[in-house]
Amino acid sequence: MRLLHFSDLHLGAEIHGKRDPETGMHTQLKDFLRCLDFMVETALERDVDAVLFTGDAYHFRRPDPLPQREFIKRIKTLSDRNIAILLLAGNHDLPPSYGEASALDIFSVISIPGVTFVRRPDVVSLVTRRGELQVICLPYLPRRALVSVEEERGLDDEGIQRLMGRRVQEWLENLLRKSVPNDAPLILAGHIWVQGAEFSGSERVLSSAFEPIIPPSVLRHQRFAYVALGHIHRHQAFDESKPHIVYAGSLGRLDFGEEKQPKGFVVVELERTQKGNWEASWEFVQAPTRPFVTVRLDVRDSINPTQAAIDALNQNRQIDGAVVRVQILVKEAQREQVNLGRLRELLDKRVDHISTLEIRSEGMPQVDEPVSRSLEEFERILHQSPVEWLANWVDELAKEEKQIGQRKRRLIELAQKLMEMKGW
Ligand SMILES: [Mn+2]
Repeated sequence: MRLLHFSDLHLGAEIHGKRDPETGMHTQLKDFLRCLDFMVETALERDVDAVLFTGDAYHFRRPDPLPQREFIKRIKTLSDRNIAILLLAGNHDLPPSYGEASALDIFSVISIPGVTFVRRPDVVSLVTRRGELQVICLPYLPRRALVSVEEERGLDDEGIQRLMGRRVQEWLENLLRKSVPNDAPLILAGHIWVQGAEFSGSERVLSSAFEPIIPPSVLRHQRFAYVALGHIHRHQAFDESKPHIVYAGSLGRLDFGEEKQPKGFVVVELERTQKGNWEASWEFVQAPTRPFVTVRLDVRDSINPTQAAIDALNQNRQIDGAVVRVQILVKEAQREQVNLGRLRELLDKRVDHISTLEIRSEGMPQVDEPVSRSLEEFERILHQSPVEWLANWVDELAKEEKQIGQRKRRLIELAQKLMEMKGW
């Protein structure tokens, strides 16, 4: 049996690029759809039996009709070709506020043959051309879904984290009991934070105050042939022992934090051993997402800084079709001599999008790694929610005044309630 596992699509993210005023199509959406098309083509070419999507279809909880139409269209293509599809809810797929509909609920209303949408922990059975596939599903589980306000009373953050972890383990054990062992392969699909996983920097939230962090050993049950994960955007695997635990990573590149990371999806081969159990081997397939390239040019020693920058850019083949940020380092006296208009013109012909084009001069912070980290930090903060800003701010204040730190949890709860009331 062959599976394709992809994750964290984030359609509707408009971080780098521009919107076509006529179609409403943003260049980042276009990029992600190209990757999605490539995924569908690969699924067909490799004749996969099931496609597993491990969460975060849309970037926003109230997505525009355009990304919704485009997503559903491609799911329909897979369905028309007789491929079973599992859609798991991620944190971005939760309803905007408690009790409301989520964007993916549409799949429970208009039933597309072969599509199963899972929003709560459950065991599902996918019917594929090569027989049944059992999947234990752990969609995103926020703190409030695991631990009640009453249960938290008297616990510190560590205690709450432990309780959340225990609850996830209980869910898993219950679901394992519920899934009757038969000849079909059993896998786990989750939108969950595994301890030790490395971030890519484009994930929203990811604070241990909001969700459980699960040691890989908890997920590594001998009955699972494969563990398909989403949530963390960096592709990575915990494959030192079986079953292999794999984060597909985000399908497309969202941000500069992912400049050097490969992006794509996983093709999984499930085979039956002589002993009768199922084993998986997997392969990462790269998607044709736009490259992100940071260019730092030091033209302090040149008499004509604009020409020096043009020459350097002309020699740089990496920027073609890429999202770029360009930093030009000059002497203070050269500042006025750099013709940014000419550089922009040159870049416009070659790159997909200019994210930043800036001049830095001596005396300002050196253009080196710490600066790029702070840029990423800035980008990360831009994509956080107001509740996370509040949490960070309280952390800052708490450095000076301990009492504020003690009231953090209460403050966050009130802020979350307020956000829900306002329908954010
Ligand atoms: Mn995500």
